[in-house]
Amino acid sequence: MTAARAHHEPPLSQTDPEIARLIAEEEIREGDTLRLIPSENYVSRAVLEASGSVLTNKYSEGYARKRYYEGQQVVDAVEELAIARVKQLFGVDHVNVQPYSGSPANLAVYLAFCQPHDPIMGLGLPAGGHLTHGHGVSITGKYFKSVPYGVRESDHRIDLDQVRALAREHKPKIIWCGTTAYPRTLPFAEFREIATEVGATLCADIAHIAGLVAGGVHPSPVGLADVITTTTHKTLRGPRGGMVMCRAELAKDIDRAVFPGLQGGPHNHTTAGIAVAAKEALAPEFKAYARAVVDNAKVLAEALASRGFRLITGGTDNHLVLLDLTPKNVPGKVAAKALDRAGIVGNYNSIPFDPRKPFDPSGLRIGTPAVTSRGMGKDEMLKLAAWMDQVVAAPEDEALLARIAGEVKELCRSFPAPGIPV
Ligand code: DSN
Repeated sequence: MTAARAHHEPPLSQTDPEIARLIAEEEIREGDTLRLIPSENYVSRAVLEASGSVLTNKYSEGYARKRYYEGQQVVDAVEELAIARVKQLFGVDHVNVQPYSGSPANLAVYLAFCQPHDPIMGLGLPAGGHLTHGHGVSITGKYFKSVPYGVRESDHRIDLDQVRALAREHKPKIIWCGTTAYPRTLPFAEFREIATEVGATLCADIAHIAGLVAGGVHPSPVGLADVITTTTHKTLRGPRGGMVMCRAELAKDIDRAVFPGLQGGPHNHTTAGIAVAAKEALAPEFKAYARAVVDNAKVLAEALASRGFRLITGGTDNHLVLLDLTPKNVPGKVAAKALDRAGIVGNYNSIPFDPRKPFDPSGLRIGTPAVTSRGMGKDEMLKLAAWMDQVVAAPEDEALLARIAGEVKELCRSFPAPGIPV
């Protein structure tokens, strides 16, 4: 009935050809290029369908069976399914699936456990942290007393001695353990020890690695961190959203902080997408996917190193590779833009102790979640390293970039991306 009625309505291509054309162009761009931005992925057709559903029409302030609007018969069931699946996936007592994305999820943690001007600690943005872990231009750096820690100059690994010393001195309310540009395993147990010693709430932000944690190829913070936040896209391959997980005794504080503390009605279409993604991540194939993401990143990192690229920390344990392009005499931005023209899409990024400015830094950040979702493996990673090497050696050679873009497109056509019509 609903579908039949919908078919009597003109499609998007008729009602808004401009937007329809732009979406079609984006499908082609995503399909015909190698997505290496480590925080991006391809969701399945099933996730796309759920997140593009009529659930977008419904307001549902509150939580299942305790809402402020009527008509929640379906939405309650959707949210309860999402919660049950995520709890099973990560083995947590409680999860709130309502945060609109990663930043609101993190803000909810501040609201639950901090007062304005309280000291908080997180990895500094230039060292690979996130804006919401206390960076100066973020509300989290303005409303709280942010004490950033860093990585060691010698090996660019998180400087746990510095974390401990700063924590003892400043007694932070929250210590964040989470990153956006860090290629190594996060030391949750060591952070737990420090947080316990100074009486801080330990919050693991696993946005980048949630899929690796769920897939068993990165240690889990469950049982160590008091609170765990994540986005639901990235390696987890769900729709754009956020979640906060915690032990049962913190559940009320977190739920109150998300709603009514910070947000209004949850995005129910996204909740449905999260439920579908969690079901996909519970399937045995997802473990193989997570393993392949890490294996591909290692192959890519080694192939690039053998071609003279300098790797921050010397390699990778996860889905991400951070390159210092200084030895190649090419700024990160020039390289990222040339690679983009060659169909290889990464992002320029600061490296630890970067002498250059954030908008024109020395580094390039790449990752393997999306190419692995297309089923690419070792051979394709080796090809990719060779193409990257050629582009970085001649970023202004437009003929070369066009030729590589053609070769990339041909490779991509042999590895159809999930969710994208062929
Ligand atoms: N924008 C995300 C990333 O690219 O890592 C972090 O929020």
